[in-house]
This record gives sequence, C-alpha cells and structure tokens, in this order.
Amino acid sequence: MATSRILTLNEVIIQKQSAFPYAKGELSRLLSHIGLAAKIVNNKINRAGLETSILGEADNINIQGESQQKLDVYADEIFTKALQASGIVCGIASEECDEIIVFDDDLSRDGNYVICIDPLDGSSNIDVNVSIGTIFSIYRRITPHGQKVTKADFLQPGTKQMAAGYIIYGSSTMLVYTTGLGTTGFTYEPSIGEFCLSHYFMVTPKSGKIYSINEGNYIKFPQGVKKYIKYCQESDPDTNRPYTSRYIGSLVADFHRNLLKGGIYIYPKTASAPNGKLRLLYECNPIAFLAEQAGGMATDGYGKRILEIQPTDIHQRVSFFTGSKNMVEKAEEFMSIYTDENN
Ligand code: AHM
Ligand code: MG
Repeated sequence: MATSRILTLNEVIIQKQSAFPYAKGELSRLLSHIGLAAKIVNNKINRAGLETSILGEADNINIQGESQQKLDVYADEIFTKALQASGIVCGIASEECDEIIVFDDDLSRDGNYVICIDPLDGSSNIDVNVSIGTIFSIYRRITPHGQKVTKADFLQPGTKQMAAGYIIYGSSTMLVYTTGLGTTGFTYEPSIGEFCLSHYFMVTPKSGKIYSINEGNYIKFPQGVKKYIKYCQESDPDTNRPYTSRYIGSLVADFHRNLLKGGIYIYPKTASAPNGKLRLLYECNPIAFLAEQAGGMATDGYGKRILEIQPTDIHQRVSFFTGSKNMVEKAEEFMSIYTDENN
C-alpha cells in the first residue's frame, strides 16, 4: 500500500526549479536560505516570553519614524546575514534600514538577485504573543554583474518579482511563497525542524464574509471606504451580508486568514497618512503577488493594480486593498462612486 510522504520546503523547491531554466537552482537555494533564517527567527520568537531581554523597544527610530522593537532588529540581522551568506544576493532593501544595503564581497557582487524585506511585520503585536510575520520579495538585478547594485535595482514594479512570500509566526508557523506558478504553503514541523508542504495550491474564495480594516481610523477614511464599510455591515442574504469584521493589526496574519477563508483587507489613505501606511516594496508588492497567484486581487483602491505601480522610493507608501476578487472589485466600485470631491 502506498504511503503518503511528507515533502519538505527544500524538496519542493528543488522539484519546482526546472520551471526556471536560467536560474540554475539559484532561486531554490535562495528560498532555502530564507527558510533557514525563518527557523532561527521563529525559535527566538517562540522563546520571547521566557527571554524577556529580547522583548521591548530597541533604542532606535527607523526611517518610518517608528521606534524599533528588539525583535525587529534581531530579525533584520538574521535575514540580512542569511541572504548575504547565500552568495547570490547582491543587496537588500529592508524596512529597518534607511538606505539599501549593498553586499560588496566578491561573491555577492556577482549575485543575480536583490531582496526587499520587512523582517518582522506587525511590530505592535511582538510583545503580546499575537501573530507577526516576515514578508519578502525577490527581483533580478538590473545593473550589470560585478558592479555594486543601486536603488534602481530595487525600484522595479511588482510585476518584475521573481518570487515573493511571507512567514507567519502564528499558532503554527507557516511559510507561503510564489514564484508565479501558484501560491504554496508550508507548515513548520518543530519535531524535525522543517517546513513541510501543507497547502499545495492555495486558491482564495472569489467572495468571503470578512472585512479587515482598522475602524478606529473611521473618521479619517475616504468617503468610498466609509460607504463600503457600511455596505459590509448591511443585511442582505443574497450577498451573504452582513460580513464579519476581523482585524489583528499584523498584515501577514490578516491577509493569511482572508486568503484561506475569503475576505478583504483594506489599509486606505487617511487624513493623517495621506499616502496610506503600508510600504509598496516590502509589504504590498509581495502580498499582491501572492494574492493574484491565489486568484485574488490587489489594488490601491483607485483602480490601479498594485503590481503595476512604478516605485520611486524604497520606503514608498501606498493605499492597499487586497483579498477576494469580488470583494476588492466591490470596494473599488464604492471608491469610484463616492469620491471625496463629490461628497
Ligand atoms: P509595521 O511594519 O511597523 O509592523 O507596520 C505594518 C503593520 C501591518 O502589519 C498592519 O496591517 C498595520 O501596520 C497595522 O497598522 P494600524 O495599527 O495602524 O492598524
Ligand atoms: Mg511592516
């Protein structure tokens, strides 16, 4: 009798690498290095309650003007080291660093890839044992080999991503990634220390019942968002309304839940954050790539596909609407009808 065998992350990415003829296994190796760093960070996060020295704020303020948590700094160091050690990454843009980090050793200078990363997303949840995540995005360099990478290598639209993914440090730890051939999920099995294939081809429902938005900001929202929220709350059995409101405050966790169950996540522009809060390069682009690969959608709420936005700054912010296709389309409809000019 045939027995089903557990497939590890490394096994699956090696199996899939034949789909990237020119990558010579490099992309697979890179994803393995990310998986390794994720295990180290996961271990630290799991021990956070016991090692209280790693909880709380570090002494720094990052480029976003937000105070960094010690675990933010730790995760940033671990991922940076792992990516440099891979020898195939020539530079990274991290939420935690003002400028791009150029890997200028002999090996890395020839590396094919640059990475945009939010090493630990959901900072406000770090100290309280609520799900947090890592988000990453992988591009091929555009500057010639042997030269130092520049900002231009990072300012590529999301459509150019070679791969993207996240790790969710939740009730179990998962790594979800795409290389443009669907969205695949792996669950960490602590007894063998491996990410094991658990969600082969993730398909998000076309419609769901969950809307996720920080309603505390309601009065600062654009009219279209306010009206859409009311639409979500109204009763209509034909469209399964009212929807239910769920908001963790960790993008990865809110997105992951909605990906599986069906729903919409919105972080709009607000009166106090006129460009939105979330960052295009290392939060919205990778999540948008994963959403689309799972049959979902991601826009800025003003009719623009997130992946087609041409970035101009590595820490650029954007308003973000993502999740089930029908729900994002409905929200877009409200945004186009109820503009702030005609209300
Ligand atoms: P961070 O990168 O500093 O953690 O900020 C990003 C986070 C997202 O994970 C989350 O969706 C959002 O900020 C929550 O913001 P708010 O507390 O304003 O609702
Ligand atoms: Mg973040």
